Amino acid sequence: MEKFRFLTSGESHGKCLTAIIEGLPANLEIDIDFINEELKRRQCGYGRGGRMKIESDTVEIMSGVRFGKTLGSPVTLVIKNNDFENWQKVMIADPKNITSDKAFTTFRPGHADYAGSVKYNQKDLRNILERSSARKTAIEVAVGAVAKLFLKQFGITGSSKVLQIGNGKTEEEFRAEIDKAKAAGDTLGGKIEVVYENLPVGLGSFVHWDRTLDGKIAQAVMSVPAVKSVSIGNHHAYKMTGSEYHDEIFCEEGKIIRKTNNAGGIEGGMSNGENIVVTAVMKPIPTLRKPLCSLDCVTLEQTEAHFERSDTCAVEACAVVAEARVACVLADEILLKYGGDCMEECLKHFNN
Ligand code: EPS
Repeated sequence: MEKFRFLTSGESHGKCLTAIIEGLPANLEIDIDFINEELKRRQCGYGRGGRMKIESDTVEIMSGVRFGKTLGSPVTLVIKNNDFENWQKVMIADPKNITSDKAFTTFRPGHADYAGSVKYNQKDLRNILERSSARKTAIEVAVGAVAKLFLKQFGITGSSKVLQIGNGKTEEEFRAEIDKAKAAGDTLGGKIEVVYENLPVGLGSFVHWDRTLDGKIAQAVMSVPAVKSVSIGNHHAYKMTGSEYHDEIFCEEGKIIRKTNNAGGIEGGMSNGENIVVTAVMKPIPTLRKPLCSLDCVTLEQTEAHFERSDTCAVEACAVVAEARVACVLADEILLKYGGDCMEECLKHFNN
């Protein structure tokens, strides 16, 4: 059973995004400026679309925090969607006041539209687009920021970066690749890396498949919208021999050390004290200005996919979201191993 749990709600063009976090100990300092800086990081990045000019994501804390510290009760976070002003007629909840019921009915290959419309029995694909949109990652980053504040108390810090966009491997090449795709009405994916440092040994376990730390991290990162693969450590393992791949163990001045980290900080489903290194591949965004062949979900006629304002590339945002997701997994593991009702108790367990 998880200790750090959260649920989110909210549609892309609805009023707001909300999260309720359960399991945080009392007396954790909550730095709202830090949460907002993390939200800003998610909004930045070359290749983002018009929506990011409308939004300036900031969090409001609705419960669970008093005078800057958690109370041990559920923490509720809210991010307002500025764009709701422009979508009120389309997104209204009350059926008595509908004034705009124009449906969009052509599937975007690669998005949730097709499978979602079958699963939820919808003919207006807006009913699928709204929640499947990556907009919801804003509130997930806010939750991740709270997890990062918790981890910081134990000296654990995280970061992320973009490794590749299209064929580009430098910042300059990223921009050139994005410009080229944008000019062609196309989109681009890429590869990102998340690193967490200063971990204790023994988070996660080998005793059951659903307790492995790498398994939990893989699920958390794989479910970031558009992510298609996740690896831990050296992703060239398939072509290495055992003697090349495995990280030899030494002892220097009474400290266990490794000279390599091909395992990415996880052996046998547990943290081994080295940096946790996660890489992930994001596919290109499926909403294309130059639409692909598709079908109309009502008439089943061959047509062009729906286009609606989108990003050319959101790989930088993907890195920040993945970093937030890993923070949530690690915060949960710390609570499972060293948990308590207040921070003082958790830190006492940890220092023991
Ligand atoms: C996003 C908000 C969305 C998209 C994007 C991510 O806003 P809008 O649809 O109003 O432009 O920009 O979502 C997608 C690309 C997608 O395919 O879901 C955000 O806040 O990150």
